[in-house]
Amino acid sequence: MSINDIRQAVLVGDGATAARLAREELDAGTPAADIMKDALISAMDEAGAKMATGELFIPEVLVAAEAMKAAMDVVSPLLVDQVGGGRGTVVLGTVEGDVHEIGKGLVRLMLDGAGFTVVDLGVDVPAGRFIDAAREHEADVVAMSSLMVTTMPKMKVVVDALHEAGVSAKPIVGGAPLTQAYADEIGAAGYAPDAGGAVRLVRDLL
Ligand code: B12
Repeated sequence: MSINDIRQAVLVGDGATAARLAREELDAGTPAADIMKDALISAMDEAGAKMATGELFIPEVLVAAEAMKAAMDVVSPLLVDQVGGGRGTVVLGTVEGDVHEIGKGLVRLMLDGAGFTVVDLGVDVPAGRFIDAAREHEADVVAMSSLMVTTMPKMKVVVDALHEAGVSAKPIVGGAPLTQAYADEIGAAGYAPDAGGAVRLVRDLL
């Protein structure tokens, strides 16, 4: 049993084994954050690399993503215990044209666990829905996720639309291709590279 076995189970899409091994690894004393980073996120990185070279196809990556979620269900309750408390409302979603949901799900989980109210709009969310939800829920923060260079520009559409609508919620951005420089360029209030960073960022902004 090792971190690498969990990674392999995720990669071959065996969620039951990934979840069982993750439980065993936790019981053996490995921190939840290490399992998340070194086994689960690392497996998705490898799946992405194999997807790019044509070694893995979409259905296989989808099955791997489902296996990751099964293992995440075991690991995540312990992850959220490792962060402190917070208050405020965050509207969260993956931007229009983008259906990647795992990273967004982790951000939701960590914000939830830290005590924030999270309104999760799901994936492929058009700008108008972010604005409407921010208004309706009197959100403090609008958090957007994007995993593709082709959908990142949709974040600027939301930032501009918030501004034009006079909605005061602060827009923050994240997702694998995002950078602080891009966040600055589009006028976002912040960027964080991971879900733990998202919690710290929201806390700092409130
Ligand atoms: C799983 C996956 C899929 C699955 C998604 C399943 C699902 N239910 O989510 C499926 C198979 C559906 C898929 C489809 C596609 N995908 Co895909 N996919 C991936 C893969 C392998 C993993 C993504 C993932 O879940 N990572 C794990 C999570 C935990 O990481 P994360 O999302 O980055 O999130 C973390 C941080 O970024 C941050 N974060 C995330 N969001 C936010 C938000 C805020 C506010 C903050 C502060 C932080 C934050 O916190 C998270 C936790 O630490 C990546 C490769 C990769 N390494 O990223 C490719 C990848 C993103 N996909 C890619 C592509 C091209 C596609 C497709 C276009 C393929 C195709 N030809 O059809 C389609 C697009 C579909 C669409 N319209 O969106 C490319 C994107 C290239 C680019 N940079 O533009 C990648 C990089 C693969 C590659 N190397 O080519 N994909």
